[in-house]
Amino acid sequence: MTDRSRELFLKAQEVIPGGVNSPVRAGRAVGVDPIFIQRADGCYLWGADGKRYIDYVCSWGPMILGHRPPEVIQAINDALENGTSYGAPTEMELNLARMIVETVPSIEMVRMVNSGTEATMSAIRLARGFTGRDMIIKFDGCYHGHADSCLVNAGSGLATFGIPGSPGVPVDLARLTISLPFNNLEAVEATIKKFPDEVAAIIIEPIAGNMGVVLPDKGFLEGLRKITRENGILLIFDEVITGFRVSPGGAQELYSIMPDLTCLGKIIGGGLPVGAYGGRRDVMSRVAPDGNIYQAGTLSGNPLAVAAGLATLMILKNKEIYVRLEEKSRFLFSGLTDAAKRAGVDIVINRVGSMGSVFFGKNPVVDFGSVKHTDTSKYRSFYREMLAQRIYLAPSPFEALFVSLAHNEKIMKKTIDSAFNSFKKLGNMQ
Ligand code: KE4
Repeated sequence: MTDRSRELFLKAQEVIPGGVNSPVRAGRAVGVDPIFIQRADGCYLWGADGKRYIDYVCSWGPMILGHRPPEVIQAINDALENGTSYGAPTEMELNLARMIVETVPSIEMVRMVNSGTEATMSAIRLARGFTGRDMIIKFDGCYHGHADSCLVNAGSGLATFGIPGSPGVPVDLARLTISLPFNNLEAVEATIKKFPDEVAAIIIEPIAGNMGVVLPDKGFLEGLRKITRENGILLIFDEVITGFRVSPGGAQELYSIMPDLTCLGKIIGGGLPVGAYGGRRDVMSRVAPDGNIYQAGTLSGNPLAVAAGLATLMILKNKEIYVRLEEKSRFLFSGLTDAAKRAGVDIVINRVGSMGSVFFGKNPVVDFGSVKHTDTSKYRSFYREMLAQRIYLAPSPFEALFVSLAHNEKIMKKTIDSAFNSFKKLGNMQ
């Protein structure tokens, strides 16, 4: 925390709840007040006092190319010459829709919205309207934005009704969402058996990024696809993080699974506010005005956001980029593993492509329960030590770290050295 940020944070707390426009930014999970950011470029952020940090938050995922990639900035400036918003269809949004349809295997039609929350909220309403059913199954530790049906915690025991995850979520609505342990197919089977013909959809982050990174067990996603198909349940992949991150076609391409609906966000907006939901033509054609399931948005398909997204996805068409991202990420995360070993600190790293997490502990991290058994207080100390060395990590142990195209070997070596110093200090605290 620097003086200028402290000054701004005090003022911000008078007029913005918690002084931030999204809770995790407040740093309460790590006990560190936020640094106010002045600008970003490449893999760097500059704080309000001018200090430079190596950024592994990457705006929580969108900045896969790094900050201010020239082609994206140019595309936004070009679009700006023609105005900022029309509230009418444009050729550019048609091109973005075509790009998404061509790249994400299961998407035949897509609707642009303005955030990941809007995407999942709309996909859930669509699934309920299409199936005529009301119940939703989600998984503990997965986050799908803040729509009421998604802010639901697991009830007591398996296959029981959900309980509101926040005041303001009506109990009667929360009861329609059941949250189950990730990677637990038996729990899904038991729930579907308990509520036959009542479940509209199962929504899942195919690679979880909101409890830290947790990978699907072999056969888990395939099992979900099979059981949903057999029971007339729609399978919704929330690929807001994984879409265009772990592969151009997202986790569904990586794992060769075809969900019925997919939610996107983050990368497809190139850093501007964008979300999208899409999937099977017979399902999507039920969305207004074609169908009678309503969803709308003043700024949906906004020309500047679409320009940024299109320019980003045009660059990501080059699959060589994913090879380079994999090489970078393998270098960084294997370096972190080695640094922890040399420092005598036990860590577990979960990673898919350029999204990964460092957990403190010895045991495999395979669901939210095992995440909660990791040493989160060690993560808090690690976060503070790394920030002191100008490495900007996610201010929560329940998030992902992202590598961008802008992170080069020299910068990652510095990161690994800083991590070694931090692990050494943690080791001495043990
Ligand atoms: P937004 O409404 O924040 O654009 O997207 C919600 C969302 C939906 N699905 C997944 C898998 C997500 O990860 C998110 C949002 N991610 C969080 C951090 N992991 C955004 C950061 C924040 O809340 O400030």
